[in-house]
Amino acid sequence: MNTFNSPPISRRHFVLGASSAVALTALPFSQALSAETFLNSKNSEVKILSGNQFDLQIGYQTVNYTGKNSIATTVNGSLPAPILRWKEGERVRLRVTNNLHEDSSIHWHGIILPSTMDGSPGFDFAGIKPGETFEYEFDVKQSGTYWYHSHSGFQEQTGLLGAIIIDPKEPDPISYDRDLVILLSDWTDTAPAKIYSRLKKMSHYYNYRERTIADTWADIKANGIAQTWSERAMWNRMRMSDTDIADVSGYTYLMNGVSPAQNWTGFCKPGEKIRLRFINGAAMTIFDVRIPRLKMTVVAADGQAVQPVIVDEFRIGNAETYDVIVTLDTDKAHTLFAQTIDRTGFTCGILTTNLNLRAEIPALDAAPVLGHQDMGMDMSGMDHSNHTAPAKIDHSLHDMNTANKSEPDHSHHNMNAAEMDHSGHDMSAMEGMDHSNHNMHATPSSVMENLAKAGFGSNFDQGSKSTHYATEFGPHVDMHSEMPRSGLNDPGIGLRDHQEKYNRKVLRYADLRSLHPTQDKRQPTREIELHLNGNMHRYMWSINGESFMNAAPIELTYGERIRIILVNDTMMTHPIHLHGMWSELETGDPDFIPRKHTILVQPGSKISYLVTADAKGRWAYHCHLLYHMLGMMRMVKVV
Ligand SMILES: [Cu+2]
Repeated sequence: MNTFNSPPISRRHFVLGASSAVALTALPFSQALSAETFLNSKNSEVKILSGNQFDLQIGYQTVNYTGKNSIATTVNGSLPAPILRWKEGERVRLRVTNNLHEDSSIHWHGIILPSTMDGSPGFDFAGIKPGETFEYEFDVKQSGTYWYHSHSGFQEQTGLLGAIIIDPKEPDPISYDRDLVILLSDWTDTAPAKIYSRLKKMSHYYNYRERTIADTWADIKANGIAQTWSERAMWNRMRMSDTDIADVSGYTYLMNGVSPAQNWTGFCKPGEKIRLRFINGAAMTIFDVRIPRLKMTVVAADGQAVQPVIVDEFRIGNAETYDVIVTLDTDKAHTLFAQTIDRTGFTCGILTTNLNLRAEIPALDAAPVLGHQDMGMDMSGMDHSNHTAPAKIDHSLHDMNTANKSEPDHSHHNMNAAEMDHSGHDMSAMEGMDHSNHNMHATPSSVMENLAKAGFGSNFDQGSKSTHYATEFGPHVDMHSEMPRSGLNDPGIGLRDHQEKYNRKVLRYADLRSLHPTQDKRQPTREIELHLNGNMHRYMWSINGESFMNAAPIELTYGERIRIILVNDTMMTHPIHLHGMWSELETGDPDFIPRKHTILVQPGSKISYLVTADAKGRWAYHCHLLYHMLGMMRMVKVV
């Protein structure tokens, strides 16, 4: 246990340069803010801009998080960017000026808007050239907690991210006395392009937890030599490391733009209902959040109200948001603790009724180790004393013949030469997507009739064998999940034993039910199954074995309701984000399907959600781990 005893230091102390003197067009704080709220805002030092006209200046800013000056990309000189507070039902105008030497953009994450206003260069938006101003203008049709970030290059990694709060038009279904944004991010002094090239050269570069001889001896002691040997041999054969949980670590993790040493402080009064708006704005880090000795009531996911769930801990993937309600019943201080998925670091802050109180920072939990279930293997039928797993993963077995023999329904998976040819971007890739329902043996029409009911989806279709696309075989893909588990009930790697071990209730996707009834009650008329693929060693990422530049767009017909099934054929947890339309996660209640914009897909698992194609245009659909994005991306075209 370690406690930071240093007094809270203003963030401005660490953000150098002319930031405080930058001529901001910032709107004044709303008159509604009380002196205390102001105190709190001052403490966090993240400006709140509200109203419906905004002037945002993207520029460079010197920052110092590590003892060394470094250049960040910021909005109005602030890291994180100012909090934007909008009102549902209003039309907002945001003038964004790019003062960088390269193209920039701002994407309004999770906001339902016209595709030309989405801010994703390469889709229905051209980006903002250096020196130019782009004026975004759209109607705000939703409420809740969202965020914004650059969708150009690696600018999100260098600080271009901020929170959006949208106050509802109708009385808020979530009652609270005070709200605080908790924006998590990952900072590095290393230039992102350098990180990326290191990853490409040697994907284990950042794996500080590479297992050692000592670990192996510990394993032998615990599991006996036969099992240990076979586990090691299997991992070696896969040229992977079972501690490869996050591919970049060693960041300085920030909470509202301040490091753990600077200790972000949120002030509240005893008895108040505090709404904490957690946002994961990190480029590459998935966090596990808890507030020791304090229960959290989850009331919204990705901005949308959910039926309250009381938890002790939750995992927040990149780009996800969770709103939780907490109450400090007496004079107290609590640590807001966010540890990384691979337990190599954390960020933290303090929530307190008294600025003189300190709270203890907990130790990191044990580092998780990947197991067979994370490779989508069938655990139930497996004889653990005799590891046959390597045979299943052996790359040599993944030739077409094997695939054909083991998959009786592979016939309508058109495996001809044309489909293998990446240069001819015809519709063959699209045809390949239609083979999605594994249990169907017959014609496409019966596939339609036999689709799982809306709200349940393939998440309850346990133990079915996975069929793989022809394009998923080759040196660019090093693993295939043969028996993907449902990603709904599993709290995730490193959290599975927390109930037992620490008596902590961990949020699972299965716990999420929308507070409001499902709006589109139609059944899906077709399914699109997408496989998340990779070769960890070569740091190649793809969807259905095809990277963005080689893949045909996914075409949706305006107005149709479809199901997307994601199968994770890698050892990493991928947060998948669809722009422009909701991803309605099928958690088991057709009447209260929760709407999300980013879905975490756990290793070796599958998960399904419904999409109503109610927004015309060309939309980005991708993994939100920044360095996976170019490979793991598709264009979704709604026509
Ligand atoms: Cu990814």
